[in-house]
Amino acid sequence: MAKRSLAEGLRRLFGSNRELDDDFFDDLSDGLIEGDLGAKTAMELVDSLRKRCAREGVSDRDSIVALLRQAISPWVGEYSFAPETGKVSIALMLGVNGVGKTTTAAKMALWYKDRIPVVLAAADTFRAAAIEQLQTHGERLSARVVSHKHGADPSSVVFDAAEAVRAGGGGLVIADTAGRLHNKDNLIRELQKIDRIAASRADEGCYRKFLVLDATTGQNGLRQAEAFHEAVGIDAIVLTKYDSTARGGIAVSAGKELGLPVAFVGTGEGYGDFAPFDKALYLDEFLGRSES
Ligand SMILES: Nc1nc2c(ncn2[C@@H]2O[C@H](COP(=O)(O)OP(=O)(O)O)[C@@H](O)[C@H]2O)c(=O)[nH]1
Ligand SMILES: [Mg+2]
Repeated sequence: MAKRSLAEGLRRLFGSNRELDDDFFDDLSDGLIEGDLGAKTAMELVDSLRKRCAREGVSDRDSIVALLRQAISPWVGEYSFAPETGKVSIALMLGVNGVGKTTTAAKMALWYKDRIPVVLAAADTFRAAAIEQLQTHGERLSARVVSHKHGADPSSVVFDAAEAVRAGGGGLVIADTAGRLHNKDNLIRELQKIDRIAASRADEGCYRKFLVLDATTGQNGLRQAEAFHEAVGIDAIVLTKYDSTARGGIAVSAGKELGLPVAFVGTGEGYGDFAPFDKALYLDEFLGRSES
């Protein structure tokens, strides 16, 4: 399937020297919705853009894209996490099944392990395969993995991983978790227990909760973010599968609706397909670069 990005849509929209009439703004609104901005946000944006264009006599593509960028920009945040040497830090990876939590935990381990000792915690004890998956990543990356038996209490895995890091003089625990939402109440209770343990075992100010969101799931991601944010409080998002979609407006929606910034972006299945979120680059790709 061909990628249809908002940037391309905007380019097409301005390609035919169109008048800035109602049709134009309707098409612009459709483009923003297709880019995963959500219908309400898209309509609000287009509404204020329409007024500004009329008021300021703006009609060229670059100026309109610049106004859009100006409007969206405050909602998009970068987030960086630099664990301190000699301290016990914990990064908890949260999210529903299949979004890429385990893969992201491994990618993060590779990202951080040259900076600080890393221990992976196999706290998705719900599926035996998840423990094995993390162990395999650990072997390939030469990263230590703390795991318990299938079905064990995930918070005790996090506890033990934190103790292992402390015994080694500090470092970062990256904890994978289970994401089965079909048993939502149990999952949330379980996550809240992991959260309590992690908060008590990490050094002061050294605990972060990352929500992993699949960029291809669109506005569904916003509902996931709401659920996890309400249950345990999220610090930042990791946007995965960004290679498989040209949309990615979820980074804007989650920022606008929940104030959540983005820490990293996953762009493939390889360990190296991972980078800190770059807001300027993201906005360039999302809206298209100025052409003048
Ligand atoms: N294309 C692509 N695939 C990814 C990315 N991140 C994860 N995946 C794939 O998504 C699938 C589910 O990942 P997994 O880590 O097992 O998800 P989990 O259930 O949340 O732990 C796997 O096939 C991964 O290889 C990414 O950034 N891009
Ligand atoms: Mg997993």
